[in-house]
This record gives sequence, C-alpha cells and structure tokens, in this order.
Amino acid sequence: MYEKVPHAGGVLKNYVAGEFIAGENLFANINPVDGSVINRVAEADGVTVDVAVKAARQALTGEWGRMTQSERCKLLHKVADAIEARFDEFVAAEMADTGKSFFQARNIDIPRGAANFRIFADLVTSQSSECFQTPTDDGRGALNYAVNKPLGVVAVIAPWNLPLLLLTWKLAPALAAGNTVIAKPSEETPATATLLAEVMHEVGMPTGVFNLVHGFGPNSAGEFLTTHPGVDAVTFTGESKTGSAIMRAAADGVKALSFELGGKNAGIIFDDCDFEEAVNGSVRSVFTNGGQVCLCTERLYVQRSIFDRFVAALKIRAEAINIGWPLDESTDMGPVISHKHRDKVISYFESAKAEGATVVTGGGIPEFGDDRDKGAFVQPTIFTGLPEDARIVKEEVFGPVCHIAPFDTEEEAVAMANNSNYGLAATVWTTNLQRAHRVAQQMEVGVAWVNTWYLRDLRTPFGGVKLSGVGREGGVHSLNFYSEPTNICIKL
Ligand code: NAD
Ligand code: 6OD
Repeated sequence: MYEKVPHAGGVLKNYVAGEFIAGENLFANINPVDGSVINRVAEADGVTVDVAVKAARQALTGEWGRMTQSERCKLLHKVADAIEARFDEFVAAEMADTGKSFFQARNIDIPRGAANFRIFADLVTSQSSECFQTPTDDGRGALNYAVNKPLGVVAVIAPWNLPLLLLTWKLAPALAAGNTVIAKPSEETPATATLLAEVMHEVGMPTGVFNLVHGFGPNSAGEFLTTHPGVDAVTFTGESKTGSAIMRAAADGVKALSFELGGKNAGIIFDDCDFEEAVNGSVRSVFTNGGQVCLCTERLYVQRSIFDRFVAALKIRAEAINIGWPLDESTDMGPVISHKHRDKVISYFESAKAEGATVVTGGGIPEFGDDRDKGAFVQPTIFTGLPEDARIVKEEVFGPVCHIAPFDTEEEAVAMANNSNYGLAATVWTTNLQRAHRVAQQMEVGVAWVNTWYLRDLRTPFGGVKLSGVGREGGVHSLNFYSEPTNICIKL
C-alpha cells in the first residue's frame, strides 16, 4: 500500500487561486513508522497566503457567489463522490502521514471525510429562517425575517490526529454556507489535504473558493492567516495554548472564532455497570488512534468495590493490543505522530513514575528487533496510585495512556471528574437509568456519553467548555457559525 502513496518522493504543493504552486521553501514530510521521508512540502510564504486570501475574497462575489444554494450543494456532493473514487489513495496517504492503522483510516477517517460534505450539503438545504409579524402603532404592522449570508473568507486550521476528518468537518459546512476558504493542514499531515485540493480542482470548484496553504504556525502560514486583514473568520482545532495564541492574533481584526481544543477526559465506572461493556468501551476510549483523539479518556475513576478487578481486566486488554506496521490488517495501534511527540509522551511517563505512580502495564518504548525500532512507537500504558494533582492526571498527554483512581460515592466521582481545567468529553458506565442521567448532566463537558464512547450523530452539538473550546460544531451549530443572519424588516 505504501508504494501507492500519492506523490511519494515528490513535492506537495499549495493550491492557490486555482493553481498548484511551490516556492523555494520545502520541508520534509516524515513517516512516523520508520522515520523515512515520504515527500517534501512547499511552505507557503506571506505572499502566497496573501494571494490565497485575495482569490478567496474575489470568489465570494464571482461564479460561486452567483450560484444557487442547490448548485453549490451539488458540487459538494461531487467532492464526496470524488473522494470515494480515490479512496485507496486517500487511505494510503493518511496512513503514511500518521502511521494510523489500516482499520482506522479505512473505516473511520476517510469515510468521514466524504460524509462530512454530504451531511452539510443536505442540511443547509433544509434550514428554515425566523419570521416575526411585528405590530406597529399605525396598525399596518411589519414583517421581520432573517436571511443567512456567508461570513466571508474563512481560514480553516486543522491538527494532525484525524487530518482529513477534522479538516472537512470545518470545510464542508463553511462551503455549504456559501463561504470561501483557505485551509491549512498540520505540517505533520499535509497529504490528504493536498489530495483534497486535487479533488476540488477535478470537480470544477470555481477558482478561489478552496485554497490550500502548507506550513507551520508561528511566523508561517498559520500566523499569516490569523493576522491577515482579509480573513473574516478562523476555525481552528488543536491545542488549547495554540487557541490562545490565535485568539490574540485575531483580536485586531475582531475575527469570528470557532475553537475545538484539548481535553483531559474522564470516564466514570460505577459498580452497577455492565462490566464487560465498560472494559471494552474503556479500552477503545483510552487507546483508539494511539490515544490521539481529543475525546480519548486519560482519567478513569472506578468504584472501589470493582477497582482491582477492573484494573486487572484493563491490563489484560491493553497488553493484547497489537502494536505494529499500520499496513498489517491485524495491527490495532501504529506509532504516535512523530518522534518529537513520542518524546513528549515518554516525558509524561517519566514524570508519573517520579511522582510515585504504579506502572500497571507499559510505561515506555516497545522493542521489536526489526525496522519498527526506528518508528515512534509507545507502549499502551496504565498507571494507578497518583494523587489528583499529579502532572499526568492534570495535563493532556495525547498518547496511549490512562491513570485509574478509585472512588467511593457518586458525589466523589462527579467532583473528581470535574476537577479539570478542560471540559471536552466524559464517559459514564452504569446500568442505573436515573444515575446515568443525573451524572451525565453534571459533567462539565460538551459531550457526555453513557455506556458508549465516540458514538457520533453529526447533527448534534459538538465542542468543549473551559479550556476545551469556544462555540459548537455539528449540524446547524456549524452552519450557524459560518453564516451571518441578516434581519430584513418590511413595513406592511
Ligand atoms: P497544534 O495546536 O499544535 O496545531 C494545530 C494546527 O495549528 C496546526 O495546523 C498548526 O500548524 C497550527 N498552528 C500552530 N500554532 C499556530 C499559530 N500560532 N497560529 C496559527 N496556527 C498555528 O495541535 P496539534 O498538535 O496538531 O493537535 C493536537 C491537539 O489538538 C491536542 O491538544 C488535541 O486535544 C487537540 N484536538 C482537539 C480536538 C477537538 O475537537 N477538541 C480535535 C483534535 C485535536
Ligand atoms: O467526530 C467529530 O466530528 C470530531 N469533531 C471529532 C474530534 C476528534 C478529536 O480528535
């Protein structure tokens, strides 16, 4: 499959004003499985970003702006069809960039990349508008209604963990609402975004509607976008501290902001849970994608009467996780995104040990005795025994790890779960219906799952509280962000 990686050995270009362009500045795109260079990437400089913004602004009033909503949505369906037509290329590119398993890329990331375009194209056509009959002193009255206009030029800045899924999760509603965009994928994962630019070109997206710029954050494409006066809105997914930097950069232009940020998600396991389901669900919620999903559970709280049994069961399941070559169909978990990120994850493991953690399993780098030893692999890891203020219990690691602590009462579990600066997601495992509702509603998060994890209905509100984000995505929540409702008042 890696032989089929599109552009292997070549250069991934920017896509600006309908043309693929590369300048002098190239950076290496590394495969985390063995540290090899997949291809080189053209970093967009300030001039390239400026041309992209100007093209996007011009496109707002050009062919795209003149299209009917249904014409625009037909094009978005074509984008979804074209992603599916090149499905294997997208899967190969995503796996090479991230090292994620074939199972994950084929069953989750790439299908969602296509689905995101379909759902928002369909949803926008079924949106209704508010209308009020307003009384006036002369008795004639007035009719007040709202029309949704696009926000304008939107910068979409995406992370590396679910590259196509999270880029299109923003891009699709932005386009469905009639905006034009400049997308910046993570420097770690430029490949599927480049394929998407090719798809946009193939389906005949009008010039300037979709632009792609590659690069980094500070002093690079990310910062050039967030400070550009021609950008009306920035929609960003990534680390909370990057969110703060973008908020500062965007302040001068008073740009609209939508942020999905970090998490330190808790799972609460009550002794009245379905034990097998809770163990299965927790293995998924801790270790999926090597723990590199913002929704992954890094803190587990287990009722004391089942604590030892639960820890023992989770240890067996963690040790059964097949780590290895992403291309091998039996692989559950590939490497983490990069050697730099592996160093960060391992430094958290070392700090946990220094603070007195019990290592239930893992805690280091696996040894394979083959080429995988060159890769950024990390052992699935479980710690117990740390106080609630330990670094690894407070800070987001974004790796295959959790800390498990016991609790006695429901009140204690709720307090421990909520004792975090983050507030993205929580998971509750119980068969007591009243407790399920009661506890889920007390979670200080944007998404609370009961007896499941990462079960998505794309129409539901998605986002975080506290350091985990600003605003909500999903269904009409996304469309509302990307729209400017304008009030029309007609005196009758
Ligand atoms: P990151 O914040 O380092 O980078 C994300 C993107 O922002 C990249 O494209 C990067 O180049 C760009 N960027 C970095 N600094 C910038 C700056 N100053 N100005 C403009 N752009 C800048 O995040 P990451 O390491 O790619 O992703 C992992 C993080 O993302 C984790 O914290 C994770 O929890 C979070 N995340 C959150 C969600 C969610 O939905 N809440 C989803 C996925 C990832
Ligand atoms: O599934 C989604 O729509 C979504 N936004 C997932 C976010 C995952 C974070 O890593």
